[in-house]
Amino acid sequence: MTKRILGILLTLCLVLPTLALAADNSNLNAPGTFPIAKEKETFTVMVPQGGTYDVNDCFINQDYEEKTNIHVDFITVPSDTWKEKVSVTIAGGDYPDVIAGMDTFNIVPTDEAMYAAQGVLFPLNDLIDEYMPNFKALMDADPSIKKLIAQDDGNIYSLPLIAECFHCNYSQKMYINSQWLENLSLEIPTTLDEYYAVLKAFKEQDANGNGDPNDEIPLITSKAGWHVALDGFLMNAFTYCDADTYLAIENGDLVYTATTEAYREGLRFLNKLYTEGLLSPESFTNDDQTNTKINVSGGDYTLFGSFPAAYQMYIGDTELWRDYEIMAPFVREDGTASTPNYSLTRNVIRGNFAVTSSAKHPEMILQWLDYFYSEEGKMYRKGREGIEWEKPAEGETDFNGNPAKYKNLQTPEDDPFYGNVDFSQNIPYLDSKEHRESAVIASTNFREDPTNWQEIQLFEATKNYVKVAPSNIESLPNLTVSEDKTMDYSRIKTEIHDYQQEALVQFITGAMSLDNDWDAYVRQLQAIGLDEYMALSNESYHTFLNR
Ligand SMILES: [Ca+2]
Ligand SMILES: [Ca+2]
Repeated sequence: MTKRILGILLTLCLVLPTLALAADNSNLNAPGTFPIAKEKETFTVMVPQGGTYDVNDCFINQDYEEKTNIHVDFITVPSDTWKEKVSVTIAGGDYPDVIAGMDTFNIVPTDEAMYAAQGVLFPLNDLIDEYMPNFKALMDADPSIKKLIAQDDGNIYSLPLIAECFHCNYSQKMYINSQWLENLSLEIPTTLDEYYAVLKAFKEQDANGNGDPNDEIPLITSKAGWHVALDGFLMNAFTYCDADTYLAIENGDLVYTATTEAYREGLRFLNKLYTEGLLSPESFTNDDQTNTKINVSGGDYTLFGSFPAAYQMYIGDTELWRDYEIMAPFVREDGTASTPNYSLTRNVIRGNFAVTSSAKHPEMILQWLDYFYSEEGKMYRKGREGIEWEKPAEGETDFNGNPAKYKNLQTPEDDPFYGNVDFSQNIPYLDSKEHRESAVIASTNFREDPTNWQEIQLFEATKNYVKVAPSNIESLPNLTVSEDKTMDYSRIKTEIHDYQQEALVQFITGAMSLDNDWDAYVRQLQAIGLDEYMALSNESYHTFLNR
């Protein structure tokens, strides 16, 4: 290649990105001011259709058009054909200005990278700096956001939904029947030994007080559900355990936790509960609906003493929720305790809003979106004062006992915007912890607020979990590998998970012996590819840290 051609290529490389960024903002007012456009502007957004309402007619779309002087044409696609439609539309070359939706790229960074390589998407970093003051402030305040949405080269090609669900981030919880504890004059257990003694008392005595000492089921779970694993909360009495992944971070590296001696000791305990009739064998066969039918079958007398879950289950639409409390993570003999933190996998939904190269005014679109990354913008998205929300009355307090900022209301069924107030989560926003916690509740005692009891109980209990969980930046992100390794990685991951879960049940029920079959269990995991799985996981994790 001659020097001259090289020179032209170099010039092109330098000039092209500059051209792409030479934004024409002459029709825009300064970021952060309304209206956004001086003369009326329009852009198009392809979104999945959820429910029966047309997003074009929603209240926020009409109101925000007046506020911004920007009209948005939503092109809706049936949800069940969404992913296919995105591929086909992009391949056809005639794509809309924006592709938006909770699963725009099915949250797969490799798809996003592919579209970027094809020129469908382009780096938004500089435009974010200039036109998105709210979103930029969020990224500055929390560096993990950029790590979670950027490609490995640091380029940002799409914008996320940011929704902090405090209790969801620490959701490997365990419930105990506090009515039974009261009936038997027992305290809420704080250690595994105390818990074991409570389960024994539940079994041996008439804990529910219906005259039958034998109808109590001390501990039960369901075969599937959100954090219903028996080796989740309880295993943390022995060793750190995230029963979703069995991964832990130790000295900056990921380690696999389901083959350690401490994990084996935890399984011995679960096997003991099973052998002694404290853990129901139906835990491995019942789904949550079956369990609910059983637990409410005694009328006022519950039948379940304890169950692991992310939120209170097995009570149907009865008042039995009053009978259960959430235990704090158990303190081990050495004084330590642990629980996973899921913040990095839950707070930021990446790939939610992608501006394509069809957009003539990407800077305007980003400015349009930026308002929703502010607390004021989130209040705006709630809808109309007096219909969807109202100012709190004097003395009304929030989850933290502070003066509340708003009270949620229900849109009346005869309202023209009933069921169609907001864009839905297909258009991103910020739902911060502070915002959620500033809503009116009747009491911080969950039993005194029959409307918000579940949220209040979870919020209060989660405080005990945060204390012993890793910090956000020390917690586990979603692990993704490069496109050529994706198939292998997900296959090994699935095979390891399936075998481990099968062995877990067998160790608990005694079908496999923790003395005689343990070594074969570890060998089988290695035969499936545990070492390769961990190597790829660590590679992905280190890439995340360095992003
Ligand atoms: Ca009993
Ligand atoms: Ca009884």
